[in-house]
Amino acid sequence: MAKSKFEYVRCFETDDTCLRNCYIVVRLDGRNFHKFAEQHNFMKPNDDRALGLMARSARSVMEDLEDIAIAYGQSDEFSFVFKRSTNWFKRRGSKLMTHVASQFSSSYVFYWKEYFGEQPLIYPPGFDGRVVLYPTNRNLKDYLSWRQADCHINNLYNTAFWTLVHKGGLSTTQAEERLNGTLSADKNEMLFSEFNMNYNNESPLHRKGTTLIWEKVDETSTKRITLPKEGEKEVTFTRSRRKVTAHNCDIIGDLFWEEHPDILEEDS
Ligand code: DGT
Ligand code: MG
Ligand code: MG
Ligand code: MG
Ligand code: MG
Repeated sequence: MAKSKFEYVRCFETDDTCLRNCYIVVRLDGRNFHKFAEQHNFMKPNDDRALGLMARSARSVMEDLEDIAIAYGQSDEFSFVFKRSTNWFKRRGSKLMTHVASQFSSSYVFYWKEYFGEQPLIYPPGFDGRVVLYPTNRNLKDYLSWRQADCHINNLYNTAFWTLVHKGGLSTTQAEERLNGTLSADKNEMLFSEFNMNYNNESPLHRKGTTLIWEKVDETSTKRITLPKEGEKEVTFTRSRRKVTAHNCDIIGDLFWEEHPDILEEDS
């Protein structure tokens, strides 16, 4: 193919190939969701419609893009972990990140109505993205633990804060002052002794966030078939399919990783 004299401009493109043998993590975060949540009347501190829509959009990313082994989300963010051996888009960081961000954003708008019903989406939401590489399983687990610990810290604070406001009759300023300098144990104790709430019984979706993984799931379906001798007959099929499943569980401890040993590839 003949090259035009303009071809040289390609040389200005920079190489952003992600280092081999590393997990590639793409983390998205909602742009100015403080305002987006207010304008769309999100429930405080947690809106299950909004969290459901985030997880639905993340599932669309996992199903429609290649090689994502696990995703974890909370609040207005979601992290997607590409297999460390992926060669999708020759591991080009910008390609991976922009595909994740655009698939997620369009899904968020596409599925809005399924979660918010007649409440309209009043302006287009946006998400920023970043790429981070993790060379070892320990580093990757610590990354995910960091995000889940963040979920826990924020949710405990927000639960205590809004309980003081909604049930304790404090103003938001008073609630903030009351929580200033308190430790996790203090907040747990306050919820328990003053409001008869055991934080551990609060919704796992809110306390743990959402983890999406691929799992083999047995699906049964029935079909009517016509056999030459027996005539019409109902038969049941069972087949095993790979599906994205959602979990609101602890991923900091070892149990989750022991129960799902195929998510991570061995360190070599
Ligand atoms: P950014 O990310 O720098 O563009 O700015 P924001 O405002 O998105 O800040 P960020 O990402 O640190 O914090 C997430 C915001 O989203 C935070 O203000 C609370 C809001 N948000 C997320 N999920 C919920 C929810 O379920 N209910 C309510 N009321 N707000 C939520
Ligand atoms: Mg931010
Ligand atoms: Mg944000
Ligand atoms: Mg955020
Ligand atoms: Mg093209």
